[in-house]
Amino acid sequence: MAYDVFTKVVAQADSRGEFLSNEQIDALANVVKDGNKRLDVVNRITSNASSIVTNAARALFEDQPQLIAPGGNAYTNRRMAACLRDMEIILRYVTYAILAGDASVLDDRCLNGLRETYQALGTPGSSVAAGVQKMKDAAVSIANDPNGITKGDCSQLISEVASYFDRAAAAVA
Ligand code: PEB
Repeated sequence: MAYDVFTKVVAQADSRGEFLSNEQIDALANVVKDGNKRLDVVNRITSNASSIVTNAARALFEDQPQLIAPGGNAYTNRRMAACLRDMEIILRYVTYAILAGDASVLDDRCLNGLRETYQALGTPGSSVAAGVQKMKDAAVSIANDPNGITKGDCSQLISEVASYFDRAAAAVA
């Protein structure tokens, strides 16, 4: 139950009774070095969360109009609200994972059992996954926006960001 990349590496080393390896120290040094980039990405996604959710949901319902047709899983205001709320919850846990540099908070508090929850509700997990992919595309493009920041290489961080969305989508698809 490690909640950030530092705790995780410590727990791994301790379970073997070993000092941190050079590779582990180098990897953590990189996390520290890129810390401001990471915080910028979290800040950008967090401050755009509501438009990321709304636009992704709108695009999902355009692709899958049966969801909002009578009898659909997002038909009625109650289900629509539940759907937008679910997407927001998933995005929120993704931002925690980005901050921590580790997926365990996302796994333990959001994704664990989510597939079964959707099965029990009769909510199509593959549609939730499609919505998550749309949030990923929006979040990545917001995170990568070159306006107003010092240019630098963010490719590794962006692929890490993308991986948390992929993880969430795979957990329910
Ligand atoms: C998961 N979602 C729903 C419920 C739960 C979750 C537990 C049942 C209780 C309720 O309605 O509130 N809750 C949610 C979550 C966490 C949590 C992620 C993590 C910590 O605690 N409907 C669609 C789309 C999709 C959708 C495909 C993308 O057509 C979602 C949005 N989730 C949806 C809907 C319901 C729901 C509940 C429609 C209501 C289902 C129903 O009552 O018929």
